[in-house]
This record gives sequence, C-alpha cells and structure tokens, in this order.
Amino acid sequence: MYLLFLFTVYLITLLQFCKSKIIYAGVNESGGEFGTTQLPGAFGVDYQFINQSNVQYFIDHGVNVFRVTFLLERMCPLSYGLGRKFNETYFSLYQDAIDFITERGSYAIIDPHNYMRYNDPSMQPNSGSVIGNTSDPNAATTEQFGDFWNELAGRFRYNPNVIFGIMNEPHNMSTELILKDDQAALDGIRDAGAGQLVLVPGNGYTNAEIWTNSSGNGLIPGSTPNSDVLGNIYDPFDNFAFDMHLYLDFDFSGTHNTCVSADFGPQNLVLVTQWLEENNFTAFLSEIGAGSNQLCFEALNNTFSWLENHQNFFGWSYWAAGPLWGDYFQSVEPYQPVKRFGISSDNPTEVAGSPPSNNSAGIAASSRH
Ligand SMILES: *[C@@H]1O[C@H](CO)[C@@H](O)[C@H](O)[C@H]1NC(C)=O
Ligand SMILES: *[C@@H]1O[C@H](CO)[C@@H](O)[C@H](O)[C@H]1NC(C)=O
Ligand SMILES: *[C@@H]1O[C@H](CO)[C@@H](O)[C@H](O)[C@H]1NC(C)=O
Ligand SMILES: *[C@@H]1O[C@H](CO)[C@@H](O)[C@H](O)[C@H]1NC(C)=O
Ligand SMILES: *[C@@H]1O[C@H](CO)[C@@H](O)[C@H](O)[C@H]1NC(C)=O
Ligand SMILES: *[C@@H]1O[C@H](CO)[C@@H](O)[C@H](O)[C@H]1NC(C)=O
Ligand SMILES: *[C@@H]1O[C@H](CO)[C@@H](O)[C@H](O)[C@H]1NC(C)=O
Ligand SMILES: *[C@@H]1O[C@H](CO)[C@@H](O)[C@H](O)[C@H]1NC(C)=O
Ligand SMILES: CC(=O)N[C@H]1CO[C@H](CO)[C@@H](O)[C@@H]1O
Repeated sequence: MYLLFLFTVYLITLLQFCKSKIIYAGVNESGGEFGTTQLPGAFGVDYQFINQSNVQYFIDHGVNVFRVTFLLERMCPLSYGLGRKFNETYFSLYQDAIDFITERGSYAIIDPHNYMRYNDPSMQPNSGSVIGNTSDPNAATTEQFGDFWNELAGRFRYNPNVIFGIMNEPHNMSTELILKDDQAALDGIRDAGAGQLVLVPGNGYTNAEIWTNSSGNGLIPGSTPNSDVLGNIYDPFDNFAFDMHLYLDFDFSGTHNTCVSADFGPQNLVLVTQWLEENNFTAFLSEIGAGSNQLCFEALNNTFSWLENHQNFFGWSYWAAGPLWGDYFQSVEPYQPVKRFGISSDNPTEVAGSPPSNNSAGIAASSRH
C-alpha cells in the first residue's frame, strides 16, 4: 500500500522538519455514514466510525486530526426530526470514537456527512430535502439545523480538541441559503458556549477549484460564487475557517485513479488562495484525495507544498481512512488485506521513519475579517 507509505513519509517530513504553517494534518475517518439505505442500520455491519488500533497507528505516525463522519438521519432519526433529540445509542458510539481520538491529544472534526440535505440519504449526494428549502414541506428548516448544532456543540463544549465541520459538501442549492444555514449552525454552536474552531462549507461540494465560479460541478448555473457570499459569515468568537475540498482527477470528483498533471493542485488553488489572502480568511482542506500511482503522488506532494507555502491554509485531511473501505483506491487505512504495487499493507515495517515530536500548536488558527 504505497499510498499509505508516501502519505506517512510526507507527514513525518511535514511535522518534523518544516517550519510549516500547517497546524493540522490528518485523514478522514469515513464509515459512520455508510449503508445509507439501512436506517438505522447495525453498528459494525452497516456502519462503524473508527478502528481504534488503526487510529492509534496514524497517531503514532504523526497524524493529528481525524475527520469523523456520521449520518444525520441516524443521529436524528426521521421519527424525531432534525433537532435536539438524538438517538443516544448512535450518539454514544460516535462520542466513543471522538473521545478515543481526543484523549490521545489529537483533534477530531465532527462531520455530518449530509450534503445540506436531511430526510432521505438513500441516494446521497442527491436524495433528501435541502435544509431550509421553504418551498419543500418535507424539508427540515434552517432553525432546526441551528437547534441540532446547538445541542451537538453543547455536548462537546468542554473538549478543546474538537473541531466543528458544519456540513459535508452542500451542492445544487442557492449559495445564499448555504450562508443562512451555515450562520444558523455557527450561532447554535456559539450560543451553546462552544468556542472551538468551526469549518464553514460552501456551494459546489465546497470544492476549492470553483470557489470563485458561478457554474461548475454542483453549482446550479448562474449561482452566486462562494467568494461573493460566504465572506458575510459572522463569528463572534472569530474562530472559523472555510472548509474546502480538492480532488486531483480531471473532473475533481475523486473517483478516478488517474491524475491530470503534477501541477494540477496548485493550478486549481490559485484563485481561491488569492481570495483568502485578499480578505484575510483562512481555510482547511478537509478532503483531498488522489490515486495510488507516481503522477498522483507528485500531484499530491505539490499540493501539500502549496498549502504549506500559503499560510491562509492551515490544515488538511486526506480522503480517506476508515474501517469499512476494503479495496478502495484512495484508502490509506493500514493493515487492510489489500496489495498495491506488490506491497502488502499488513506489514507495518513498510512504513518508514519514527513518530514525529508532539504537535502542540493547538487551536491557534482563526479567521480574521
Ligand atoms: C481493526 O484493525 C485491526 C488491524 O489493524 C484488525 O485486526 C481488527 O480486526 C479491526 N477491528 C475492527 C473492530 O474492525
Ligand atoms: C438508535 O440506534 C441504534 C443503534 O444503531 C438502533 O438499534 C436503534 O434502532 C436506533 N433507534 C432509532 C429510534 O432509530
Ligand atoms: C425546493 O423545493 C421545491 C419544491 O419541492 C423544489 O422544486 C426545489 O427544487 C427545491 N430546491 C432545491 C434547491 O432543492
Ligand atoms: C472557474 O473559473 C475560472 C476563472 O474564470 C476558470 O478558469 C475555470 O475554468 C473555472 N472552473 C470551472 C471548473 O468551471
Ligand atoms: C447539480 O448541478 C449540476 C451542474 O452543476 C448538474 O449537472 C447536476 O445534474 C445537478 N444535480 C442535481 C441533483 O440536480
Ligand atoms: C489583513 O491583515 C493584514 C495584517 O494583519 C492587514 O495589514 C490588512 O489590512 C488586512 N487586510 C484586510 C483586507 O483586512
Ligand atoms: C515533494 O516536493 C518537494 C518540493 O516541492 C521535494 O523536495 C520532495 O522531494 C518531494 N517529495 C516527494 C516524496 O516526491
Ligand atoms: C508528547 O507529549 C506527551 C504528553 O505531554 C509526553 O508524555 C511525551 O513524552 C511527548 N513526546 C515527545 C516525543 O515529545
Ligand atoms: C471521493 C470519494 O470517494 N468520495 C466518497 C466519500 O464517501 C462518500 C460516502 O461516504 C461517497 O459517497 C463518496 O463517493
């Protein structure tokens, strides 16, 4: 599993030898949102948040942030509706995963993996009513979304190693409504007395390469660009960053094993980086992924270098690790029975280097207007 090898070497280099501005470097822990047609689904079968020994493996090799996905329809079953009432069984399994990570000094990003939709995850990312769509009688309201976040953030307010990701990849809706939903969530979080870092997503699957565009993947043509709208977010704690995603295949979908060119990442970050710099905003690349081959490694490496050299970016998490992926081409989950390039991933010695020294930068980054 050469991807894991390269990834680990890169992390060690990044955290040990560079005077990097990157504070958080890690992986997505995907699995809690799996099995979207099975509600509520069975833990360990349809969904699972983390594999503890593998999280420990990442920590031992320098990872300091894990984005842990979950499904809104499991946290707030349809019979309860979106809001303050949770399925406490699901919540406590999720909390176990978050606690496992943060008790070890790492950071955990809370990620409702719902594309700004609620009530039918069966055909994600397209099914379900858009949160706050007032023309849809079945849609959860923006206020309910705020209540949901108020409850959730309240439960984690005393854990400084938690980061709140408002929503995974909103798309095909008005950018103005995304701002409204984001603001309701942020208000809910702050009203709960939770001051931790909040990641604010945008339209077009929150993709970095189209942050300043009015059309493109996941944007209804003629949409207001994220760059024209989302700067209006208001955080009384001034502790937020924009949540961005970037995949290095030709259509930015993260579904192809091939990459376009070694410079593809930086080229597609130029415009959004300019916007961040001009407005003094910060961003976190919470999903980045590419295939397991030489060109993709170069493309990944150049993208990480770009992030490192542009201080408005202060974190990233790779897509994806997680207990249920199996032979997924972007998987970096260790010890899975998958062979790539003749290297078996169940051999721990394949990962070179020693664990980096502690990264104790803490939650220092904030966005300024
Ligand atoms: C976690 O991963 C280890 C390999 O690192 C494996 O042996 C174990 O069965 C996994 N546990 C679960 C609960 O999936
Ligand atoms: C809550 O989650 C548990 C575990 O997945 C499940 O067994 C139970 O049926 C769920 N309850 C509701 C109301 O969805
Ligand atoms: C909002 O709901 C209406 C009525 O169901 C629907 O026609 C429209 O496409 C929805 N808007 C979005 C952005 O999903
Ligand atoms: C986004 O806009 C830029 C600048 O106009 C353009 O070069 C780029 O091709 C657009 N991207 C997409 C995916 O449409
Ligand atoms: C979302 O928008 C894209 C265009 O950006 C379009 O191709 C796609 O069909 C839309 N998806 C949905 C579910 O409307
Ligand atoms: C950004 O921050 C710098 C240094 O703190 C300051 O000089 C500059 O005026 C700020 N720019 C904007 C657009 O706020
Ligand atoms: C990554 O790129 C840097 C320069 O940008 C280079 O020094 C380093 O050798 C590259 N690492 C790998 C593993 O390709
Ligand atoms: C990392 O921090 C822990 C707890 O503060 C400490 O016990 C350990 O020695 C540190 N490790 C290094 C390599 O500094
Ligand atoms: C790029 C990628 O693999 N994205 C996947 C992330 O995981 C969700 C489900 O959790 C999939 O729907 C995406 O295709």
